[in-house]
Amino acid sequence: MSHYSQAKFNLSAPDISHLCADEGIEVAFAGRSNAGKSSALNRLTRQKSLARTSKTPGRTQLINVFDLDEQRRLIDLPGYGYAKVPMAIKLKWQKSLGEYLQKRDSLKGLVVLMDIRHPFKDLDQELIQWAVAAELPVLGLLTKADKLKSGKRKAQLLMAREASLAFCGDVTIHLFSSLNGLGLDNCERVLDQWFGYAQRDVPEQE
Ligand SMILES: Nc1nc2c(ncn2[C@@H]2O[C@H](COP(=O)(O)OP(=O)(O)O)[C@@H](O)[C@H]2O)c(=O)[nH]1
Ligand SMILES: [Mg+2]
Repeated sequence: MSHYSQAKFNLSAPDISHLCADEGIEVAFAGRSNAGKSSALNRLTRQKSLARTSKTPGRTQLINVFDLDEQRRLIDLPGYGYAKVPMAIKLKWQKSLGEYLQKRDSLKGLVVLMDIRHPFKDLDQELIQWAVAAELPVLGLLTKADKLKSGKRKAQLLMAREASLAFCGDVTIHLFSSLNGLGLDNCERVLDQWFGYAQRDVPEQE
């Protein structure tokens, strides 16, 4: 049984100021619209529709909070980089996201989901920079890894790991596929550390 399958929807907040009390441990998930964030959360929690997935990018504008237990929760941040969002809203969101990463004591790590075919877009980089500045560890997941053949997949992983060094922070990069579960074990291992779950005795895999 996975700790993550315990996840239960708690609340949707219009912005960071409406989140629950800043206690316990939380881990936030962020990514460009359509990067595969909802699919990854569903895979992680073994729930088909915990976080809604859709083919229409930019639909999730609320912050969704999923409780694992009374002290631990997953935070599903709104997708960014969606062209049709007005500039004023974009700027407001960037400002509050920056504040959230800086000030939220219970936040112990940030998962940044990036399509393996085009990782580290401008907003991804900006977000990772904020997280590193706030001394938060970052897990970069290269999503939809099933879309590439093995050779190209490995090359993208190496390239992304190389690129991640430039942030000079605690940035870990793993492959991920919600479709076939590739990388789920590595992802859970990182989350387990952040959440303070007992460490599992399994060697790390590519
Ligand atoms: N092949 C493949 N498609 C995926 C994967 N994850 C997500 N998708 C597809 O990518 C689209 C966007 O996924 P979604 O989870 O809604 O992205 P979000 O906007 O970041 O929440 C959907 O059509 C998903 O079915 C994956 O691991 N493999
Ligand atoms: Mg989504």
